[in-house]
Formats: sequence, structure tokens, C-alpha cells
Amino acid sequence: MKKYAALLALLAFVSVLAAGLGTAAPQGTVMVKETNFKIIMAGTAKAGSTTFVVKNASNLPHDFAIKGPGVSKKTPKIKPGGTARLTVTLRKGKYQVWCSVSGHSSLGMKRTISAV
Ligand SMILES: [Cu+2]
Repeated sequence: MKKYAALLALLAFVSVLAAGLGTAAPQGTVMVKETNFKIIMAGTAKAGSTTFVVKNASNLPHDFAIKGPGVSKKTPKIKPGGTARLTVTLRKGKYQVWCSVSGHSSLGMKRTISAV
């Protein structure tokens, strides 16, 4: 009986976690958080169709641009607290990601990621 209660508690906890994330991130999804002035994300992504889910966690507008093998795309400007999605097809190799709002990349909003 005690085990059952523990299991129920665990299930409830997992449900809360899942709700907190909206839906569970499907394969090929990369979460990105933008602040003043950093792009926080994993340094590698899987080659193939990939959706970047970009959350602007700052008080300034930002966007998210990506350029590399076969890809040159960016989101519209994302307002503070907003989220944008950008779907691209990554090939194996290196990609530059940055914020194209004037001056932001030189303040630190740029990095290189690898598709593997
Ligand atoms: Cu920016």
C-alpha cells in the first residue's frame, strides 16, 4: 500500500513536470533561451529536421539566426517573454547561431553549434 502511494506521488510529480514543459519535447527539438546578452542552448544537435524553440527570457527584443551547411534562416523579432520556433534541416557540420538585432552579437549573442 505504501509503495502504491509512493508510485502515485511519483506519477503526479512527473505529470507536473510534463505540464510545466507544455508537451514533452519531440525528437529533433532544441530548446534555446536568450538573455541580455547570451544564447543558452546545447552545443550539439542531431542532423536532420530540427526545430529550435527560442524563448526570449529578457526585457529586450531578440531574434535567433542560424547559418551553416544548407541553412540560412532566422526568426522574426521575439518580444520579451515571447517564444518563436524555427525549423531547419541540419546537415552534419558546424553552424553559427546569433541574434541579428544590431549590436547584440558583439555583446555575446553568438556561438557555434555542431550538428552530429
Ligand atoms: Cu538580441
